[in-house]
Amino acid sequence: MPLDQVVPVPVHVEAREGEPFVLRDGMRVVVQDDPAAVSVATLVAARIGRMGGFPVALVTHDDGADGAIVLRLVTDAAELGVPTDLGAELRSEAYRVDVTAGRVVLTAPSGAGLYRAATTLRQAVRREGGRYLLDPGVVLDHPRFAWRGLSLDVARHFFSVPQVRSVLDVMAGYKLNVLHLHLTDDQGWRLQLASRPELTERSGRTAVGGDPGGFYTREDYAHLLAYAAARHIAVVPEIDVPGHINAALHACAELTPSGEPAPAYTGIDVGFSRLHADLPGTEPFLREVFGELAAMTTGRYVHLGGDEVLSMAADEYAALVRTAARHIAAAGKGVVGWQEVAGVLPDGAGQDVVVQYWDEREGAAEVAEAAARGARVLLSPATKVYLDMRYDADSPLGLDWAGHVEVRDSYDWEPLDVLPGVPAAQVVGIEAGLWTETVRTTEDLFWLLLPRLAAVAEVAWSPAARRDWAGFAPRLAAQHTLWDEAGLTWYRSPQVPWS
Ligand code: TNX
Repeated sequence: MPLDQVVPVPVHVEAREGEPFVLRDGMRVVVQDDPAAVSVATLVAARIGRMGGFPVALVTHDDGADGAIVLRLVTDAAELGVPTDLGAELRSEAYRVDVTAGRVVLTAPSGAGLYRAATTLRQAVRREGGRYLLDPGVVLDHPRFAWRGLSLDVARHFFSVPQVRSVLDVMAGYKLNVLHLHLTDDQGWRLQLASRPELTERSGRTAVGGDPGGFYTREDYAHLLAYAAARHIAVVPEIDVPGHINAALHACAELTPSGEPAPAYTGIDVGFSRLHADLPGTEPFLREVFGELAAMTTGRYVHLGGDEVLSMAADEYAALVRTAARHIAAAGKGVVGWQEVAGVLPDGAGQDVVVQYWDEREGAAEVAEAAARGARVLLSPATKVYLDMRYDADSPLGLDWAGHVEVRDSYDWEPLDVLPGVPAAQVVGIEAGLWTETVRTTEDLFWLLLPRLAAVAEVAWSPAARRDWAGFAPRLAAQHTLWDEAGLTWYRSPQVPWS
């Protein structure tokens, strides 16, 4: 599709006159001898080769001949022409694409920027008479928000490594850069830990409704981190405390007041399970699981949950959340928590804390106060970006406690209006959520994600001035060919003029 049809819409697109660049046998990908650039070049060459059915050479020497896709790293995004006052996180993902009949040049200050450029290129490829073409033009682009995420609940129902890889592929296609994995909940514990093997041994195989469950070994988890990193996506793992903890109470008897393991739970109620600050087993549990999780994780953040603890005194909640946060910080990581932690974090100068806002019915003032104490704020307003909500009353899957969320609801909102008390500079970004109480299969998963995830991605990436529903709907409509090619299910929303 033409460059101006790309989702998320770029900051600046200019179509040029002239012949298209043709993807053809004998073409080359030219790359400097830099590991970050080579990793992107490898993906580009492999993708084109698969699509066209011919081999694509990777070379480090540019002989200037036609038929090349050239990847260039520059030392500063200013060389691309992006605004000089753009923050460092945003600048690192900036890129430029120049397409002429002879060659395609991707320029960026980092591997992440080159990867985003390659993503734009991939959507812009158009098929005509058995050939693959790129129309001439220029794109200059950078993200609006640094954190563009999806939170995936693998605890209520388990999703395997190949299933998560498919989710990462779709995320990468829309320039999302954070996968938040909700690894534990009442119904199951999904990450094997060397310090506590009983967690997955006893609670890895349970799931909502008696469904099969499963868990990631340490090797599986490392593999997911690497697969995500190759797509410039960070993984933020969540172990949810001090509530949503029945799977641990089932596996570790020392965490319950009676000393007896809690029964396994396969329903979908929330708020009934909890840790106990006064039990001797609790502190070692928090130290070991958060210490090990932080040590296994390559990204900047670890998520400690903190949501929906319905039966605990405020001081006990504060003590447990602060203990978990201290063990994460001691391992050199920043802390993310659901909005309920805003009353207790950050509790000291310079703590790297992100508060995730989800429940618009409450908590706005506390989140604003946490921001005033230095927290960054991640926006996940349920009425917009909880992609486990039903599209409408006829949806066969999903919940509806936050109402119905049609595609336009996911798209037509301004992030900075969600929490007027929080300064724009402290809004780190947007994260969609997919809770999986009702989600059991790959088909279920993508039916809820698509098309809404593409809508949220544009809210997170594109400048407000470039966005409007009338312009977005036809661009979104054209995306389904990519989903069909990938064999993904999607929801045929009546709001979108599907071709
Ligand atoms: C609220 S969002 C929850 C989850 C549920 C979800 C269902 C949040 C922090 N907690 O435990 O799965 O609603 O939509």
